[in-house]
Amino acid sequence: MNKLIIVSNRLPVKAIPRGNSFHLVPTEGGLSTGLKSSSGSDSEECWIGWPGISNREQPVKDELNKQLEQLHLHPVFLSEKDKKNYYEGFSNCTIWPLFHYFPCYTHFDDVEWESYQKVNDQFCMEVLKIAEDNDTVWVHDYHLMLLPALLKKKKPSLKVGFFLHIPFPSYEIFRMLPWASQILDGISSADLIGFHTEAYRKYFHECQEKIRKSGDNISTPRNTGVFPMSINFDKFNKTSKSPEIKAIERKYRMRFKDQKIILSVDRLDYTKGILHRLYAFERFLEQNPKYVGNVKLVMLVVPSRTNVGNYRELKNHLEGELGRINGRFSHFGNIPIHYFYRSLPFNELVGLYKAADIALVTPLRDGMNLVAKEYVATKGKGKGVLILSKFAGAAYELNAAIKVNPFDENAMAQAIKEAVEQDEAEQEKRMRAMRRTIKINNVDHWKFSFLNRLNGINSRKAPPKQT
Ligand code: ADQ
Repeated sequence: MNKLIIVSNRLPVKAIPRGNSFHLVPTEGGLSTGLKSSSGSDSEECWIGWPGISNREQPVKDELNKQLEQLHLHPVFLSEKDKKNYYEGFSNCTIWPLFHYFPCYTHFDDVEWESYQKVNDQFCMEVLKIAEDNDTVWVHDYHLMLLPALLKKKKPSLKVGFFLHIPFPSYEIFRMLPWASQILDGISSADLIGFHTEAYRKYFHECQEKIRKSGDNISTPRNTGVFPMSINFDKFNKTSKSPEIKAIERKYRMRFKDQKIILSVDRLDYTKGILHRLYAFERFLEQNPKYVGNVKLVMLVVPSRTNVGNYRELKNHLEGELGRINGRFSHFGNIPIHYFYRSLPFNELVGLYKAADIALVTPLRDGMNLVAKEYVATKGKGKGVLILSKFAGAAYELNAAIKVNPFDENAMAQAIKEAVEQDEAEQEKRMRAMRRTIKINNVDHWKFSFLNRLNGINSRKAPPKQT
């Protein structure tokens, strides 16, 4: 039987050294939480990626290999230098900010680009160690955009799919990348390229066309498609009805008795618009003094990319502003913003989603955003209000949300007021519509539609090159 080999920068678990062995903990982030909660496919499945630790001596690697093997996971070890240049550098300080429309945070560095190429080669070698003719390889995300071409060159019989979890930017942004053609060429060799939204797919084709017209020799993409990623609806929906979750919900309800809870959940990232959200909440309190003390913002922020300078700066800035706003609106024993800088266990997170009257999901730019979908799925048949940024991929599907422009502070404050005052019948009607969408378009649907389409493609033909 043919195998399905999933390849992503991170494995779905990270290895924390403990004595002579390792403690394996789940990796945070949308790709990992989403994909690992999907059901298996008909093929035998395994996953290749970085376990979060740098190169170690052979006996240590062997021990980790043994533990991971039982879970069908294959580690790729990065050197400290590549971790810095490929991961923190090119992936997170070049591609990530640029593709999210933050050219001011983007830097372009030859050494990091070299490391990116080298690590993509390294991943290619790891895949080839286990891939057999006609296996399917599903490559994920912006860290590995050269990998499809490398794999097709070395083993054309492989069926190679590529899915981009972040936005594909418009040409005016993409063309800033000095290695734009190489990146396009790397992705384009895949048999199928998937995006969250039609807009990203359109921008990809537009970049292809314009860069080719400028004289660069790049492969023609064979098949592209729109596959909005989703969540395991049943898992969230069922868990939210369990006695344990109901107890957690009650705990929060008691803690915030007679108060409205607005929930915000993200990785600490400048693309998520956390500061803009904070200022909008401040504006809301300023404009609606009657709600001071009655409406609480619970802000969960999960640590992310702590080695990257502007993430550390954002944390300091955020915490300073949080303190200022709390200082401005607090009364004894009653503060407006409750802030947690940590990852929460799954049940606690679901309990909080369940208790929250409003979810405030307002990224400045986001490929999809799974938090918005998780909130809706958790609500069951109950009420709740989702405020969602127009710049999240999820906004294309979740039409019944209150949609906002996160750059417009007044409109955001107004949206919070509207959410606080929305009547129950309206809440239920909107939640029902969004629930229906997510129930059908769940993570299994996403996975199977991508893989079915990929499996229907004859992979042997080499993609034509055009000038
Ligand atoms: P992310 O940028 O990581 O993913 P997102 O889709 O919102 O963003 O997923 C975050 C995940 O982390 C969610 O599953 C959420 O439950 C979890 N999480 C966040 N804060 C947490 C906390 N404090 N404790 C526990 N869990 C927490 C990238 C893209 C997204 C795209 C996904 C999937 O940037 O746009 O939706 O991939 O394609």
